[in-house]
Amino acid sequence: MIEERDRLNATLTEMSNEIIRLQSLLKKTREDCRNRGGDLVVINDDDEQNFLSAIINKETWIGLNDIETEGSWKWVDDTPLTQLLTKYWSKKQPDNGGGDPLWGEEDCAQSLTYKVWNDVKCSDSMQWIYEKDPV
Ligand SMILES: [Ca+2]
Ligand SMILES: [Ca+2]
Repeated sequence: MIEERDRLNATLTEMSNEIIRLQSLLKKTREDCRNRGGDLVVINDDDEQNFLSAIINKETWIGLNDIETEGSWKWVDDTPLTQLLTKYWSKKQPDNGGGDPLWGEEDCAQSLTYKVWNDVKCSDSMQWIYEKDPV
């Protein structure tokens, strides 16, 4: 029982470290965006997704993640993903890596070229898109 407890504790520590690592990675990207006066893109409605799809030509980070609570997707401005927009998930996504250790936990969202999203590892590298309010 003690062994089991120690094992679970170790797993918990490992997971906490992973969360801290991912959060700092996300923070870094966001700081980069903020330094340019914006933040990772928050998609509020169909129009915005349409606009985005029209300008991207490869996999792109969007400001959506489930780092804090697995399966509970939130935008970088802390608003939850609305039901209306969940249709943008690609078929069978988000799958959190499908339980395959090769893919690890997938807690960040990317938009693929044609209006579909996929969850991927936050540590993957790809272009990202940020938005800023018009001045
Ligand atoms: Ca996830
Ligand atoms: Ca996925």
